[in-house]
Formats: sequence, structure tokens, C-alpha cells
Amino acid sequence: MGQQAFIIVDLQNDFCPGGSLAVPEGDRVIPVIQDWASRFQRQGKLVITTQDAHPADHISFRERGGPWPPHCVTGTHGFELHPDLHLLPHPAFHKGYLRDVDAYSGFEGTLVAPDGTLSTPPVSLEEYLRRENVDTLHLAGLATDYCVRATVLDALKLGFATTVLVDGVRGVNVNPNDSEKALNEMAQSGAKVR
Ligand code: VGL
Ligand code: ZN
Repeated sequence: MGQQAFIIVDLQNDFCPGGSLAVPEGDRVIPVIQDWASRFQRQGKLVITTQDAHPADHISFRERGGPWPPHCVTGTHGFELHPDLHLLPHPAFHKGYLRDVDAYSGFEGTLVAPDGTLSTPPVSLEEYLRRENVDTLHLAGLATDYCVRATVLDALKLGFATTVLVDGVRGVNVNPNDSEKALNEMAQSGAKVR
């Protein structure tokens, strides 16, 4: 039996109320995630964060023909993790940092080095988890229908036993049922949704 990790997906200011791509009720996940994170860290288990980390002229932004308003531009307030989340030092992964490539899944992310730059050589989330002997993932964060969905589906494809914390996720819902659909898809692909 391997180790467990709790992955907090994109709990960033721009995805919370007041942010440039606010997820409805995005901040409601904070107490749920804080409880899980505190318990995991107290037990010496791994807590990992992912962050959307875009350049100011990213391909997913409307001015470049993408679907989204500018959001999570590296170095801005909107990019930072929500200030109500209190974590001990933990590994962080950035994704979406290439100007011309969008990346929703945390598994497309790269480990951040202690100085805040990307690790060199780059360490992927999968590499990191394998190295730590992790085989079981718990996930929560934003947004259910984009980055949580993509990260969970990749985790399942890679063979991780994966649980999604329903109370710890919220979606954008460009179409009203997108989050519900995403949760069903994750469950059908083998995730526990609880
Ligand atoms: C996300 C839309 C655009 C997410 C990121 O983190 O779910 N959604 N970029
Ligand atoms: Zn993005």
C-alpha cells in the first residue's frame, strides 16, 4: 500500500468571488479544504497545491481569441492562493505557463523550486508522486468542470486511486449542468465522489 496525497487544485484569488474568473461560491470550498489539509499535514501526509500560472498574453485569454478573461497571471494578486488557506510548506505545481499552450490538468504542471521558479530539470506531478510512492489521491478545489475534471481524469488514466471531495469543489458552469456532468464523468471513469 502506497502513500496518500491531498491535491488542492487552483484555489486562487482569481477563481474566488471578486476575482477575474470568479467561480460561483468558489470561496465556500475553503473550510472543507482547510480541514483536509490540516489533517493530512498533521498526519505527515502529503499536501500538494496546483496553480494556474499564465503569462499576461496567454492563448486562453479573450484578447487572443480564447474563452476566458485574463486570469491567474503569474505574479499578480489573482494568481496567489486564497489568503484564508493556511498550509505548512508543501510542494506546488504551476501549469499553463507557456504563452501558446493551455493546460487544465495538474498533471501538465511542473514543480516549483524553493526560489519560486520552475524546477530544473522540470519535475512533473506524476514523477513527483511516483517518487514519493503515492498511489492514492484525494482532490478538491476549482473549478469542477475544468481543472479538477482534467486532473482527476488524468489521475485515473495514470492508475491512481482517486477520490473527489464533492463539498470541496465548485464549477464555472458556463452551461448550467457542467459541474454535475463533470462529476458524473469522473465517477464513471472510476473516481470515488464523496
Ligand atoms: C481553470 C478556466 C481557465 C481552472 C483554469 O482552474 O479550472 N478554468 N483556467
Ligand atoms: Zn487558466
